[in-house]
Amino acid sequence: MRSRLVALCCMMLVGNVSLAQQPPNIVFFLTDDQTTSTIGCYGNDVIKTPNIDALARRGVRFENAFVSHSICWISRTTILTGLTGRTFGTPGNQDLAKPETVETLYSDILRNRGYRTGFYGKWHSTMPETFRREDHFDEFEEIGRNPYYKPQPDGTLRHETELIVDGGVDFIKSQPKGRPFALNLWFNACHAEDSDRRPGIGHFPWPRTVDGMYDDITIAPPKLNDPKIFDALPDFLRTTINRERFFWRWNTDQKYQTNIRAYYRMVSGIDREIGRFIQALDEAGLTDNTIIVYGADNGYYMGNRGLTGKWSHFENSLRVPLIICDPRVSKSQQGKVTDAIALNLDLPATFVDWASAEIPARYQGSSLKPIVADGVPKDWRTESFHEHFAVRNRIPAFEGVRNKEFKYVRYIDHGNYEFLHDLKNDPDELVNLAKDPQHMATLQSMKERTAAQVAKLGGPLPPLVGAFEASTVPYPEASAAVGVKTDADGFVNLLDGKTLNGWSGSSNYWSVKDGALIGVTDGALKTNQFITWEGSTIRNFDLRVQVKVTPGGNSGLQYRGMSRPEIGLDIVSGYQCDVVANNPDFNGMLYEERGRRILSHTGERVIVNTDGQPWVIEKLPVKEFEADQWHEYRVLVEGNHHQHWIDGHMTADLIDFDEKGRALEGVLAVQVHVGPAMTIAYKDFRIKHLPDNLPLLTAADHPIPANAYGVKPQAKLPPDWVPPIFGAKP
Ligand SMILES: [Ca+2]
Repeated sequence: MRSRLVALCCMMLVGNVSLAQQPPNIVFFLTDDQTTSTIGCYGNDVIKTPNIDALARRGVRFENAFVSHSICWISRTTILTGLTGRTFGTPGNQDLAKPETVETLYSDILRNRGYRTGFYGKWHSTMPETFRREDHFDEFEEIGRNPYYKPQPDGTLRHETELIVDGGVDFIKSQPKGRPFALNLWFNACHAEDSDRRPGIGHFPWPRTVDGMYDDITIAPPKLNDPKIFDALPDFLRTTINRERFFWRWNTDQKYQTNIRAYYRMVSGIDREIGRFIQALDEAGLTDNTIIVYGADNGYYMGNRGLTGKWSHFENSLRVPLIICDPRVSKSQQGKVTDAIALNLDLPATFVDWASAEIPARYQGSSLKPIVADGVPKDWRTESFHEHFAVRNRIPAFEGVRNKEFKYVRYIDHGNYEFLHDLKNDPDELVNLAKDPQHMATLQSMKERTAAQVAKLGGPLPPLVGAFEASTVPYPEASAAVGVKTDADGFVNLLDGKTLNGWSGSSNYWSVKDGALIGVTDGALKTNQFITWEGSTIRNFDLRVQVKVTPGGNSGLQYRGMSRPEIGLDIVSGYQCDVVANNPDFNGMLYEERGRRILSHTGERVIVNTDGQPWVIEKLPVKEFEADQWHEYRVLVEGNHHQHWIDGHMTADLIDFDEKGRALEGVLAVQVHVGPAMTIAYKDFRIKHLPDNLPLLTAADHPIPANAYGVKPQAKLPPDWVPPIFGAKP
């Protein structure tokens, strides 16, 4: 008896000292659009995520974590309410949470338990009109993207990921002693900047602290890259925004590499900021009693299956990372990996459970606390329900159930098209067994369980209102033209004539006046300044634009370019059709800013040899075009053949056989140039995208004649310099 009493006293003492009886603090990092394939501890040995990996080493990593509905706002509302979309949604406006479902969020329950609550970052949930987010957190700050880089009072730019963690660190620093807290840091990264499709820095902007990471490596193509996988999909999945946006991001090697490196940098940027936060937590002496949760709002195809985005039913879309690091659990429970099926739906129940509050009866998920602290409860779920109904006229809606053996879904607006995947034998879901007679019993029982879940969670969705709209053909001729409406001649207007919308560049140099894009420099520029079209990369095209430049001015149409953030956020290097007043030898020439510089002066028909050397094969007449007048510039690029005209007069004609030096796609930009003060104006900026697969001209069909001579390079040349002759013996 006495020894038991002593032991009890000791336990209480130890308990007090270790704070084990104080409610734990909770920090919840939620990323955007991230599946498990881009985290080190989930098996990616290229990406650097040391801080996230360390959380997994000290905590629990969930191998089977999923979202109920794979789209940002539904997933987030599910976390806030503890309810599936089907349940929280307003009939007829299913994305909108019903008022009674958002009266008390998990943050309110925690606050009632004495917690100080904070939220920084992306919200995106669709709430009733009377809902005020600030009422549900002690500290609330929405921090969004578009742009990711936010101007600071000192004139610098700071990335949204960093700003969210700034908020978190301030929250920690102002945390009163002895009071528990629950802090939500919900990132916008790694969501693409959808409206800005400049590969890399435009589409997946990263915190500049991770500049240069992954630049020197080639990242492996998507695992499920075989076109046969895409071709096997039913038409309604081959023509959705899952396919349309594939052409924004992944459809060429160049785009893929540039974007995936940028995406990896976004992830490493998050990791770095998590490290900074954990250090602040350490410095505040809060580490030992703070649980850290790392999760994502939905998965991401990243080019797998010929798709991008999320939304549909495959594992790439539904599966998310989930790591929970609870420093209070016993050593034996740290660093473990669990195969328990976890859902975003479980998170609020878990938070509430950690705070020792009663889990609301309405919650549809279960607390993960026992799994983290001990083991998987015997009665833990063996099957999960998944659905999609958001943006139902453009994203195929589905519902179904998944267990460790099989996944069944049906696409309700597409004739109840069914999928049945054998996840054990076919984990990549390459075979659809829905019509396989041997699996009829499995299909039937999963169908019944789907119906039961549907009934339990709110009943069948009402019929689709209006028609379903396909977003693309599976194989568009010109990927830049996907989703684009053209005029009768096939041209698209690139300027709205009123704003700089759709263009990325500094308003210090660029503006819109009288329907024209205006670039101005006062003559003090240190580097050329660009404004880049954000709509897509361009490959083969016919570009027409009216141009007016003041005397002495120097600008250019930069095409098939690449962003050069290492030089400046808006710097681009590519081919250029020069716009130069007062120098007819340069006006309309082909200059290349990637390194080869002058490829063709005005009036030269040129072939660039395989070694990058340009040879003049014929002279063309050179004309002068008056400054301060509108002139139509035309750039026609087909494969490796480039032609420039001013007012219908050809100024450059070039074939590029230099495989290493040339670019076959890239962004479109215009520039204001270092040099004298000037004003440049562009209007009626129109492009016609030509098919991507136009054939390249071959050296065999276009031999360089022996009397061709070298293009005069842009360099200090000796006074007696004469051009080399192609056929001359060296
Ligand atoms: Ca998302």
